[in-house]
Amino acid sequence: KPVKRLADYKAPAFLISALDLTFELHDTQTRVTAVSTLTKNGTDPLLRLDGEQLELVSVELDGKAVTPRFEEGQLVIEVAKDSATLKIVTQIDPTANTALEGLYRSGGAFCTQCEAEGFRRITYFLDRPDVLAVYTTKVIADKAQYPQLLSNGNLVESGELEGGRHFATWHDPHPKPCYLFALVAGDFDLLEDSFTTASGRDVLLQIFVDKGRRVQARHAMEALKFSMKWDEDTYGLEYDLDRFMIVAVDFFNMGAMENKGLNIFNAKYVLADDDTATDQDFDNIAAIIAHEYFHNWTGNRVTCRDWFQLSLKEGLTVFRDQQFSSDWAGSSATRIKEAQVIRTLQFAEDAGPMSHPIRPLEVAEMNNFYTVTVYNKGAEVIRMLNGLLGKAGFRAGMDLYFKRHDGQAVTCDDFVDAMADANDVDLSRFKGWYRQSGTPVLTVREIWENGHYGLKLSQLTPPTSDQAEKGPLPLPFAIELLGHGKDVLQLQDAEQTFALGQFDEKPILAPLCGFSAPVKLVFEQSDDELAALMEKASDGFVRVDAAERLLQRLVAAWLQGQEHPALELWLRSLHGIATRPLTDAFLDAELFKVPSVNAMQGWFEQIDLDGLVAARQRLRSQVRERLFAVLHDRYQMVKDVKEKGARALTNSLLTLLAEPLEQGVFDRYQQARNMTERQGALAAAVAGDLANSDALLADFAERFEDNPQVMDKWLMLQGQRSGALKRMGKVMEHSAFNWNNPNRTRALIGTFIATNPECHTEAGYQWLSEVLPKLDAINPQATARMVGPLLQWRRFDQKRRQGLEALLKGLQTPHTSADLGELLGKALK
Ligand code: HT7
Ligand code: ZN
Repeated sequence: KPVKRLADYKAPAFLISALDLTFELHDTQTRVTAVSTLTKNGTDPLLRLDGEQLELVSVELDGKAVTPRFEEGQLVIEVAKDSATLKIVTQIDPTANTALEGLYRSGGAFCTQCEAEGFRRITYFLDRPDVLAVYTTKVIADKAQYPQLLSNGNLVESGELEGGRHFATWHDPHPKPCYLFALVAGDFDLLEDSFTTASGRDVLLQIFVDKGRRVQARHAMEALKFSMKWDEDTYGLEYDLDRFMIVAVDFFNMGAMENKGLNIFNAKYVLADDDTATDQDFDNIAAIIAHEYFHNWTGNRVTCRDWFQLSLKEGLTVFRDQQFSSDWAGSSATRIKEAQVIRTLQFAEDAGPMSHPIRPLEVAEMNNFYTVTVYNKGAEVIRMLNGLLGKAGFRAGMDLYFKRHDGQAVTCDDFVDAMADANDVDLSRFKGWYRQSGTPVLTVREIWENGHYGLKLSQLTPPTSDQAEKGPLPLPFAIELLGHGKDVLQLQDAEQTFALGQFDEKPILAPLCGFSAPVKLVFEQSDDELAALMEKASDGFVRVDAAERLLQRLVAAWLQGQEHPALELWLRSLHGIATRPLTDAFLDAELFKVPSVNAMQGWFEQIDLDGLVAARQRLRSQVRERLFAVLHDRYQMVKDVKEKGARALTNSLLTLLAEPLEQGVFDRYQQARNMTERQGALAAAVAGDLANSDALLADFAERFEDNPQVMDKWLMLQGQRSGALKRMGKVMEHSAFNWNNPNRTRALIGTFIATNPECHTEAGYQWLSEVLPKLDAINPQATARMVGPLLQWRRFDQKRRQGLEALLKGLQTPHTSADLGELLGKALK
């Protein structure tokens, strides 16, 4: 696919004010009639329409048949007049569509996924987000097989047709880009409720789910109502249609999609009850329901001018869903987990061949840019703005943004300008966060002279694969001086000194409170101070980070064959935490986790995988041997408490103590009162590679064989467990696995690649060289999303480097998809 550049943006040559669509749905031969009302947007008479995998049936311009020509994959039509009506008929095969882009079948239903560029697989169109049209959609299908026919907006007509068929016509009055178009036809169970907006509009809320699973949509419905109210209370944003629909489907490439008035969700982010979903699943569902609902304003009412601006809607909406989550069920672990995503996944992305700014400059396959950088780093950038402007200032900026741009397709600069103008501040330097990729390294030096304490902060962003030159960025450095209070230092330049006052003793600095900026910290704090922070800092992130910094020193020494005093300090702090009265179970649950090998990889530029795996085992066994008694006491204290934090802490402790508590793990699994307990015990058995893990996994599969979402948990554990590779053949033959369903392949193969050190063996690479081409032929987008960890091949030891290079080169064939091809090209450059 040719690379597109942000710098080459041109306004469209035509605008389409209205689009009338008719879908005659048939499993393998669906006919789509698209009637566009066109006007010229300049002088160019050539209309160039995007289209992929379409069979063209006919084209008529103002009622006259035309024979179009094809140029570079686009359909080119000469339009002489300033405005015209264009009718295009295409035919598509939804059943053969395993890529799950455009119109496809999920189980027994039809559904669509048009973001980013899927609409061009439905009809020839100006498939770009700055072409906004009013849609009217008529859906025709067999009534017995597809009793529910849905599309965006309001239902205007429905009725019977001959041959057992029926139709429904939907009209969406809000102009929208085609990526927000949706259609669903199926036979679902329906959960209904209603919501009255602040200005008195009664909104019908509908959640469509697979037959027999209606009660499992109740949590999603509660989350939806809470989200609607939250957006009114927090941002003054009301819903704008009479109906809000959510459909849960099992075949879906991502989490969910914010199509106007008709959100389509991956079923795993809708369906939940205590027996089948963990506390974490419940929280994820609420966050994603909120996220998609919030897109109605940040993304739909105000949309992106072009796909380079994706973070305009995604970074902002992730920030909004994070705010929501901390209000809905927030705990001290919420922010810690957000920071972990940045520090493990985003920092790795920025350190590898896919490094890009939150507003990328060049893109070949847009699907590859739905990244942790655009989404999660994008949210961190908005969070910094929120902190800089304060709650009221940020709200004023949001109000101005909607006032100026409602109904428009705009840029990230437009957003920042609204923030700047509403607050009368200059944010031109802040815009650097949109332009620059890479992770700033923030070096902290303490100044302690004659009772005066201060800090010298300096920042440097190392070059990345996409960008050699970097500059300093404005960043907030939130601190606590233990026992003396908190402050936020605004670092503007490459280096700055801050005087923090006079003290009797040198204070202990808690740096980067709340992970105030997405940076790497270099700070030679003493081991004793780190241990003190781990036990006493008031900020949860700082406490977990202090533990990690101690462990980083320890593991670095172990990798060199040396010992380090950090071990004793870490164990002593854990002992202190385990014996003190319990005040925050969520936080302790994080402190009692040994960092994953993936997290440890982020501590070092070169990855000594065997060394890290051994170090992690050694840490686990040190904790077991030295702290068993106190941890077991704490385990006994919390294991029967019916409360979310207690369950999180129990699971962490059980994972740490799995080996000596083998029978306890088994009993906990058998006696589990809910999925959080059952999965926690099963995961502990797998993490400890206990002899009973086979029996427990077999029991789990038997209990939940009818629930695909739960069986994904089983597939994930199969992907993670030691000895996974030799069992792969058998697991793939299990009825729970399905090559065509990305939830299944991601759970098993994606987890194996992302977490299992067995992936990085000769046999692992050999297996992937067979599996990945097969997956790529079925679903390029899902495959491309799995290979991220392999792209880091240059960071591994020589043997693995050779193995990975050969694997990646072998995947580059004439059949490789554009999605995977772009990643391989960058990784091997
Ligand atoms: N905006 C949605 C993105 C999305 C997507 C993108 C590419 C391919 C498939 C997709 N499914 C959903 C999801 C969101 O961020 O809300
Ligand atoms: Zn989103």
